[in-house]
Amino acid sequence: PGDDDGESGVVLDTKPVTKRPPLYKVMILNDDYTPMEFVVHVLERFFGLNHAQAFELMLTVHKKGLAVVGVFSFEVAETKVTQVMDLARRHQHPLQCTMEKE
Ligand code: TYC
Repeated sequence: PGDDDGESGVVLDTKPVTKRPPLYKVMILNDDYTPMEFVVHVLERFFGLNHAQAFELMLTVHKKGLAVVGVFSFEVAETKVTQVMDLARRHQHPLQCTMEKE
């Protein structure tokens, strides 16, 4: 098995180089001031969670300090972070959202 080079009859194996793009974890951080309902709203609006899922994840962040709320390509992760940070700033909440390479 392998790929004949056509001239010499030498058979070389070629490794297919399919490189998956890196993925990025998007995280939200707990703070003492952002209202719980606002965080739930953010998780529903930008991360496609239903109300029960959003509430549960918000409570995890509240108790543990932070949680991964989704894993995305660089561009999508960057967009999510920007959307969350913009909405939080517009409402004057200190909510922080960051991304990190997986
Ligand atoms: N700790 C906040 C409060 O008690 C709620 C909260 C949860 C804030 C998650 C941010 O990412 C967060 N109002």
